[in-house]
Amino acid sequence: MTRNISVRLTKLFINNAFVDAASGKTFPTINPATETKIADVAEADKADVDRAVEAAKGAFKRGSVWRNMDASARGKLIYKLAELIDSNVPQLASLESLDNGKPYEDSVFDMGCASDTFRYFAGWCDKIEGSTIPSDGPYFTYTRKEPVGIVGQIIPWNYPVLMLAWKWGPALAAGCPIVLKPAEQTPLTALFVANLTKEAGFPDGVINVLPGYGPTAGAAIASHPDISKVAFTGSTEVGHSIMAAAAASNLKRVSLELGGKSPLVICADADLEMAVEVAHNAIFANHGQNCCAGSRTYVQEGIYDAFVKKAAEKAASRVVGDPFESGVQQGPQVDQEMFNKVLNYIKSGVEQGGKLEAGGKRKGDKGYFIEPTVFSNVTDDFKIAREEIFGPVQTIIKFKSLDEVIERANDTKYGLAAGIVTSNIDSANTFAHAVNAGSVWINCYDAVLPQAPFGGFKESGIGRELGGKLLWMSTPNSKLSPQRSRISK
Ligand code: TXE
Repeated sequence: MTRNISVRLTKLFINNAFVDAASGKTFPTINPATETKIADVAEADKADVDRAVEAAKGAFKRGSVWRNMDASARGKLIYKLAELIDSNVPQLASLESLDNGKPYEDSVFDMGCASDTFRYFAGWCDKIEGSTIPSDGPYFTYTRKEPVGIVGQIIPWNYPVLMLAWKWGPALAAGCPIVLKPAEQTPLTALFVANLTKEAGFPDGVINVLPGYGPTAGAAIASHPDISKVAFTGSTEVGHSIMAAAAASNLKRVSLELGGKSPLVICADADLEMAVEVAHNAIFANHGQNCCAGSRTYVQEGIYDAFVKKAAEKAASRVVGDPFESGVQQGPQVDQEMFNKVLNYIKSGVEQGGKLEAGGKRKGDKGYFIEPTVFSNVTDDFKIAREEIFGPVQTIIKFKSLDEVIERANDTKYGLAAGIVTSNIDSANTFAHAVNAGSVWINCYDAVLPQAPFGGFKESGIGRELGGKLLWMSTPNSKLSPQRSRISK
């Protein structure tokens, strides 16, 4: 762990080299714990997207090293990248905590998840098979899976390296060259990993990383005529504009992983201690900056008051502070904008009549720290119960019956995830099948695993990320224990 890690890589990464932006412009990246500048980073714009796409085209042309590489050799390169991430964890995790503000131990955990994701996809490279089809007539018919072409990828700041791994793993396994724009709040670790791809031996032009802003560099990726697919993780609002740009340009394929307002249902038959723990981590992990955060905590009436009391105590005991201090569970929100946004949501919760059971204020007077906040007496019409807050704010809502809570859980434009805590297997299964959500967790939450598909219903997104391509096989996923289950839809 190095709080004062030196930042060496601040330029764009194009064609295996670090270069200045065509405009020569830079932008500052800020440490959210201190509100001070960490470094100036090269700022990509349309001209740089064009340069990166040219490099990617070179990597993808017929007969290139990348196109001629054995699938298994591609797998070895991806595996090597995973190993390099593992051997650079102290540097990567330090940079991540500096730029994003998450506790160092959380950054270390993210790096492990990222290298596991790369290893999972490394194994896929030589298992992407076509089929033979017994078609009519004197024809031998078969299908071949081809890489879709150059892929553009735009990622957010909440899990900078992990989101990169989710995007790069499958694209590289399929053989696609990449043009990635990290979020403007957190560009540093993507550049560090880019350098590792060079060390691993990826050919020129396969991986290109362009720090910059959304409406400029991001929009240029979404509308580029030579990019064949765009993969985006971020707000639902920008998701709409990515899809519009894809439609208006070249009908590039689109996958979107967007916002959520995920319900977590606590039944009266649940073990109370366990339910409080699951619900606490579901909302407070990563400072609430999590697309699948359990941000609507529905608690059955018989245990509502007892649950609220324990949840408030747990939130009040959460350790907030310097991300580099051992034992800290929550650092600052990522930037001034998100900090203001979350505090405004807290204000609206109070104005609409919610009862503040814990937190509710800024913590300290420097850095974007917010107290872990718990509201009770919230009803479904509250803004804090309808909109994605993306901060450390638990809203605890009362319900009577399972049927009723299923209707209320589904009354949202989102559908990314859901959870239920219960000792009744029938309740668990009924809820898991009826709730409109891409992932449903039973007696656990946020069990995001490289092997299982992840993605949303409704305006939470289009397409699935991570694994699960073999779900069609005849063996149903019946080994899951009813105690703690993860169901993907
Ligand atoms: O997201 P944006 P922001 C949600 C969360 C949060 C809200 C806003 O509710 O409060 O979004 O966060 C790039 N064309 N999520 O403003 O703007 C941008 O540069 C192309 C949920 O950070 O969507 C960044 O790289 N790209 C979420 C990325 O999009 C554009 C994670 C995300 O930024 C663009 C983050 C444009 N016009 C926020 N405008 C999740 N699903 O996990 C911006 N970008």
